[in-house]
Amino acid sequence: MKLRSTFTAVIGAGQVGATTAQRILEQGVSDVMLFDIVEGMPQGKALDLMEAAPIEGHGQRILGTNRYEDIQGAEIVVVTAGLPRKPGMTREDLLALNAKIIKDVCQNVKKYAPNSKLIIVTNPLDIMTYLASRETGFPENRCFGMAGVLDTARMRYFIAERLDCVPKDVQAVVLGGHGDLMVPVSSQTKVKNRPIRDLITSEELAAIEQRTRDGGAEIVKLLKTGSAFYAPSSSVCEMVKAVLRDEKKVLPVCAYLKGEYGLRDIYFGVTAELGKNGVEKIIELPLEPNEKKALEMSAQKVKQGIAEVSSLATAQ
Ligand code: TXD
Repeated sequence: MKLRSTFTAVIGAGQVGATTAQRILEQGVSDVMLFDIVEGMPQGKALDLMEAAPIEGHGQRILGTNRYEDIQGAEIVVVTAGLPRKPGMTREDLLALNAKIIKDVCQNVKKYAPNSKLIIVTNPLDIMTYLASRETGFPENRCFGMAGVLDTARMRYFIAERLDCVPKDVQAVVLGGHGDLMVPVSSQTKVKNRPIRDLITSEELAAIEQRTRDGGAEIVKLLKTGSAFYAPSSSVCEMVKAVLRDEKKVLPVCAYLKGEYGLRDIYFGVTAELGKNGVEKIIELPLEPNEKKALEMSAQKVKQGIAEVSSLATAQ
């Protein structure tokens, strides 16, 4: 069996990678090439997923591989390769370990899928996306990261849980770095077009914002052996769909900034239009002064990480 011409390559067939592959197949988005360095594992998961196809009723195809040559022709490459957080570990602790993996992956993406759109998922997200853009030399619109869709979904769910409503009816947006300083934008948060501030107290809202910032750690603490993967894979699939179907959908994306919000030379969570060319337009939202300040603090932290990863690069 061969894949059809439009396919997504997923690098890293662990929890997030394999679940992303499953969602892409079962939602009929595209075929999938699933890569991992562990021999047999991506092939086994791909076969298992194909054996579910008669029951799920989709016509997509997936293959597993340990050879980078097989990602040739991929429209999108999703990178989930790397180590996840363990309890007590920050996303930054992962920096040096995952930087090495990202460099290796990027050299191969550059060689075998030079025209693809690259979606980075590996943590620390903003820093790994910056590194990936430097390693591949891809134009900024074709290299971006997933975090904001997930952080926003978490906030939407926490609000829905509090108000006992359908999560889909909650509109929210979380900007900034994918870390403890991420910025839930309450001024933009609404339920069926009603401002959230009219629906819950400011204390309740503050607690939900903090739970959003701690959303990843809450799951790590419960799972003990890894980090979240169901909501992260839904988030990646949403982005893959927006690109492959040229939806021009506005989503929170880790994108390269050239002066938006007064920030430059940084990969950072902002809202952007996703379509067939990747990040097609960055949409700058009107922010309240305290939200702007919070965004600047988050940017400083990401800049520190970028400086750290750049010094690692020159030390090697
Ligand atoms: O919002 C977000 N961006 C995130 C990020 C949400 C959830 C998870 N996030 C991060 O994704 C997490 O902190 C990790 O850095 C990655 C992957 O998380 P996952 O939970 O999928 O980790 P696993 O299950 O350990 O899978 C990682 C796989 C595993 O199968 C390894 O064999 C493989 O990566 N791996 C590699 N693949 C290719 N090439 C190399 N060098 C390599 N090294 C490990």
